[in-house]
Amino acid sequence: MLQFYYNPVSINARRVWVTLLEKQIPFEAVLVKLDGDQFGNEFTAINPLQRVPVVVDNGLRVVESLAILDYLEAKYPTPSLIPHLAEEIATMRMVEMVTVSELQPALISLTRQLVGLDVDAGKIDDARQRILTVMQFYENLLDGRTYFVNNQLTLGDIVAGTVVSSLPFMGFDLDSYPHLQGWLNQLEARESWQTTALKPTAIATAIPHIRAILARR
Ligand SMILES: N[C@@H](CCC(=O)N[C@@H](CS)C(=O)NCC(=O)O)C(=O)O
Repeated sequence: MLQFYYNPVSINARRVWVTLLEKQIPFEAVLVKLDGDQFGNEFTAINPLQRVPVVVDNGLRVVESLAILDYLEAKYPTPSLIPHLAEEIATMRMVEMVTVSELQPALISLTRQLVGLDVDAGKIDDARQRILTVMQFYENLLDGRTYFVNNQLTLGDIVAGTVVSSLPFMGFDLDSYPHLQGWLNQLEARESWQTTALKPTAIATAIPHIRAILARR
């Protein structure tokens, strides 16, 4: 059976987890405690980069969440989470890449501040502005659609949604972004979303570990 190495506080792991559930792929979830288990010999043998998520399937090991998503889609194509038209593929990939290249790095700066690490004030302002720009970008793309590509859930929604879910906790109000809020509501109504939602108590427990991880970067 496919093995999924994860931690519930990891956004990168959550996008894989949601995809496994949406595709109804049977899997064994292996919890990697991020208070040091990631550096142990056992996990380092599985991922020398010492990060979750990892998927091991039929002897194949895949690291990097976006690579895992592409693997799952190719190996388990039904239901499909990648559209077929060129324009739609472009939209989906654009949403994925804007999320991981623009939104996630900006959120990491804010998280550093949240967990009590030193961050340059200018960097915080830049990060806030960058996040607002990305929110508006998504808002314009959605423009009343249920999902980024028409009414079909794609990997773009999963990648962006698992990050956008954290914005309200970081002090970003979605009220001025009605399309984005409506889209997030649709995602949060899905069973896969509810199963993988992080409990507030888990966040509190994880804060020292998140601080230690970010302090090393
Ligand atoms: N680019 C990687 C990032 C993976 C990553 O940063 N994982 C974090 C959790 S979200 C981790 O395992 N950190 C452990 C550490 O840095 O010690 C992906 O998308 O899979």
